[in-house]
Amino acid sequence: MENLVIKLGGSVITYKDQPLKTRIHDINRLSREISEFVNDFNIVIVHGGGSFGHYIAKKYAIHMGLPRIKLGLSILEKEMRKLNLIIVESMINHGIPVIPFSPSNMLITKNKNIQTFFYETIIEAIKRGYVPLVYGDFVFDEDHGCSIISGDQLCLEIAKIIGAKRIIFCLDVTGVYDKDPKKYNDAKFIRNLDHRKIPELVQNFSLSEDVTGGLVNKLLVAYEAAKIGIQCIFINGLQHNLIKKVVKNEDFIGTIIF
Ligand code: ATP
Ligand code: IP8
Repeated sequence: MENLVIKLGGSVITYKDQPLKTRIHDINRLSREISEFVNDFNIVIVHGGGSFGHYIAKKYAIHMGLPRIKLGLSILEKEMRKLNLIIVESMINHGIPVIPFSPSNMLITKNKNIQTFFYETIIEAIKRGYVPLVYGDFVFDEDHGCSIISGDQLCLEIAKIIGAKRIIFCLDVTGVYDKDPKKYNDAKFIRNLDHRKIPELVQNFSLSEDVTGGLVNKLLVAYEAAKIGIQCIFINGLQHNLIKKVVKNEDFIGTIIF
């Protein structure tokens, strides 16, 4: 069975412009769509922070190192777990045997690079037919006290660990454009993207307000992934039934990074 990593972006599971607000209908729809192919693959699902994680991380400057107030880390973890629980409940309601994993309990970084990752339980869960559900989170960092690990970075780490050859990133836009399609009407869609073009492409992108760097970080993750033969596919997770087409290798519109 093929091993797959799927990232449910914060832009698909939350309203990023409204603090702490989930897109519950989309979460339920995605759970239903994933339940239709979950038994055909070994899947790890990773979700982003959206208007839960990024909002709280910014409020307490958690991405800058030790949080402004100590409780900031606790509050971030509480809100991420709330978001995670909503997804867990939705997936269980759709028959997906999901097991949540909290990165802050499993990972230590040094200057934002992963130093230790206790991932064995994720492997055990997959072996027994469960679907690990991981999320972007705070982590303790040896140099900065704490930092934020993005769901995107976790996707790559987990893909390496489980030997996945494809990572599917679900966003709220069709895929990668030459500039932000929400800001520029003339943005051009890029269907196939050679990873060697990514460093130059991202130089023209404006910095995201997200604490983990938004699309630029995602593309840099895709760049690293492509270098070791892992294909990243960016699709619009708000479009009904698209994810099913991608996993089943049917025709779809999205960006493939090779
Ligand atoms: P999260 O980090 O909360 O999980 P996400 O994974 O859903 O979020 P974002 O980081 O929000 O993804 O990235 C998607 C957003 O990137 C889109 O809403 C889009 O407006 C923005 N964006 C900026 N530049 C581009 C570009 N060149 N092509 C495509 N989208 C872009
Ligand atoms: O949304 C960051 O993960 P991402 C999660 O995948 C937090 O970038 C806690 C902000």
